[in-house]
Formats: sequence, C-alpha cells, structure tokens
Amino acid sequence: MRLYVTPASPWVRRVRVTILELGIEDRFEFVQTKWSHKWATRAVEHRPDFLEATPVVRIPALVTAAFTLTDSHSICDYINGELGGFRLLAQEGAPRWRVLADMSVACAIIEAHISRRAELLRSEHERSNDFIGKMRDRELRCFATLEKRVPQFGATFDLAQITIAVACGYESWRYGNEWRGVAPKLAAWYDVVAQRPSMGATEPAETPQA
Ligand SMILES: N[C@@H](CCC(=O)N[C@@H](CS)C(=O)NCC(=O)O)C(=O)O
Repeated sequence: MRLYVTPASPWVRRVRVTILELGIEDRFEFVQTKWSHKWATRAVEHRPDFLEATPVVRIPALVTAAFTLTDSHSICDYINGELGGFRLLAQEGAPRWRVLADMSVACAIIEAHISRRAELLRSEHERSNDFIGKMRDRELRCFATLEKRVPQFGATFDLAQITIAVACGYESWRYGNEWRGVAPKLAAWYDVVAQRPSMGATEPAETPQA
C-alpha cells in the first residue's frame, strides 16, 4: 500500500502514529510529497502519480490494490478495522461513540490549525486577522473542553488520544504554548504521551518545498 505523506501535516501524523502504534509499518510504502507555499490559495504542481491517485490532491492519501482512501478519517478507520482488529476504536457500542466524541473535538482543532496556516501563508494584504483570531479561539475553546475529559481518558492510546496528542503537538509547534494555560491537565498528559516512540518518530518538520 502506498501512503502519500509530508512531515508537517497533522492529518498525516495521526495516520502514521496509528500505523506505528499497531506495529504494521512494513505494510506501507511512504511516498513523500513536496508542496509549494502557494498551496494555500492556488493549484500547485505535483508528481503525476499523486495527481492520479487522488482527485482531492490532499494528504494523506492511501492507495491499496483495491481502492484509494483520500482522507485521514477513512484511512484510520480502514487501518484500525482491517489491519488492527479494532484495537484503537471499538467497532460498535458506547465505547465507540465516546472515542468519536473526543476525536471530533481534536479533529476540529486540527481543521482550525490548517485553515489558520493557509491564511497565514497568504500575502499580508490578502490575509484576514479576524479569521485567524476565529481559528485561534476555536482551538483554545476545544482544548478547554478536552481538559475536562482528561480524567476519563482510558489506558489505551486509542484513535481519540492519538488525534488529541497530534493536535497538542501541532499547536505547540506552529502557534506556541498558550493552549497549556487553558488546558494544564491536558498539557501534563501530553508531556507523557509525547514520549511514546510513535510520537517521537513523527515529530513535525517543515514540508519539503516543491
Ligand atoms: N479532512 C482531511 C484533511 C486533509 C488536509 O487538509 N490535508 C492538507 C495537509 S495538512 C492538504 O493536503 N492540503 C493541501 C490543499 O488543501 O491543497 C483529512 O482528514 O485527511
């Protein structure tokens, strides 16, 4: 299976951490993509196999012998169900919905991260500081909500915890540590899970430039 990646993307990172947590990295060929900083507002050049693989032209994209999955949600779902025996997200029932509830908040943070990043890559005269402020507020509000969930976190580093940890890591990397002030218990939890080999091996780095 071919997985299109970059080291900067939190969506890619949640997939890569999932793969490492399940110990199935030898099942994948990781294909590095390169991005011009113009991606935020323009169609940019890409390698032909990437364009052919996904009409969405976003990462992550997973190409299997049978089909292509074009977002991290379906990829994590596939990996967890088909290759992971539902170890990181239950197939059904209350435990599944609890994990999805926390994961949806973490995904909202990551969506805000990427929207904010795209806005910051615009030229100064195009950029909306109001929009950037709106994304920042959403991130901090969601971190405050996850703070209340920390006592209920289970022992398994499941798909929700993976996504939350990736959201914490990206926030610190791009936007600083203000979130730690609104979510101190979450920050303490993050400092522990950040030591996991899967997190260490996937620390964010700048996207290779096209
Ligand atoms: N909902 C998608 C979002 C994927 C996404 O936005 N990826 C970004 C990189 S972090 C991307 O490829 N952006 C390029 C573009 O929008 O042109 C997922 O879960 O995978």
